[in-house]
Amino acid sequence: MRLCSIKGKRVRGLEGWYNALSAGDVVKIQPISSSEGVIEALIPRKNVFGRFNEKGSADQAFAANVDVVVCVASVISPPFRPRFIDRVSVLTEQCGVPLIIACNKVDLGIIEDNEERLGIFETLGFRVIRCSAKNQEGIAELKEAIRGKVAVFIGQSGVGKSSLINIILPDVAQRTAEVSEKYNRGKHTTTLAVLLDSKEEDINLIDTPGFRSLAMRNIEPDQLSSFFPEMLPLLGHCEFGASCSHTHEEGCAVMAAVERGEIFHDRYESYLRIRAELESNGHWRKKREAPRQSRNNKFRYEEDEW
Ligand SMILES: Nc1nc2c(ncn2[C@@H]2O[C@H](COP(=O)(O)OP(=O)(O)OP(=O)(O)O)[C@@H](O)[C@H]2O)c(=O)[nH]1
Ligand SMILES: [Mg+2]
Ligand SMILES: [Zn+2]
Repeated sequence: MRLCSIKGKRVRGLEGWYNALSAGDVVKIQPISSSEGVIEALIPRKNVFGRFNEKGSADQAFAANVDVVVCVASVISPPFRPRFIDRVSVLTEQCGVPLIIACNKVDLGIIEDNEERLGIFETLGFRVIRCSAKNQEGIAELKEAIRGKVAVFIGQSGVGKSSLINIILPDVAQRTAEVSEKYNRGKHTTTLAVLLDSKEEDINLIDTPGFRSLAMRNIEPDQLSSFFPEMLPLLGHCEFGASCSHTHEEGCAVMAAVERGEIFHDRYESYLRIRAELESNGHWRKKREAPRQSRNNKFRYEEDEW
């Protein structure tokens, strides 16, 4: 292991990004000593999973070169937020990376509504693993699903990302903390995205800080429906063809499918909300403003920032 610094302010090729480098990046280094080096260049990324950082007004990478995104949710405390998972699913569809939904804390029980919603995700082709870091249910399944891959664990603060990782890779323990009783949400215990690996297990995973919001900016509103697998086969079948926004038009095949119950109404509601957000704030039309550089130029995220 070598501690490396960046030459200059940015690694070439990453100008305009909120963070200079991201967990999972592969770089070329110039060794200085047996324990130190300088990062010279970024090996082109296979893919990058991230979001738009509103404060910094720039794209922020959560992880690069990932094979699978594991969205951790909890059944309760903090509450199950399927619309958050919908947003994550749009981003994974956009960057073409498979999504696993790890529904954690099942030792606390799953209510029927949440079971129904998880079933919807499964019928859409997303893998759902019901698990518990507390009683170890589903851990073997989760481990098998990520073996041999680079997996990034994302999700709201307090859902148990670090706790799951501690069970999967007990030798590289991560800090965890109680969910606040008052606000029923996590305390942003993890503040740095880190790649952890175990050669014996052939598991590489990236723990990330929890985030509260997932702003959507870099999708053209008319492209959004193509990131909803349930809408994909219907596209082009609306009366207004490709120009249909699927929000109000007569003869809309998507809306008809919602009415027939073939598209789950709550997923359609997510579509409407994300679409409205993209129409009012999206960067799809505007030329992107010059992004502000993060203050410390490191891949450290401040509490509550993402
Ligand atoms: N009952 C129960 N509690 C759990 C389980 N997994 C984690 N917890 C608890 O949930 C709390 C938050 O867990 P963390 O692992 O710190 O959550 P995190 O997702 O890493 O949170 P951030 O780092 O803030 O993003 C801790 O008190 C854990 O003990 C579980 O399967 N069941
Ligand atoms: Mg954590
Ligand atoms: Zn339509």
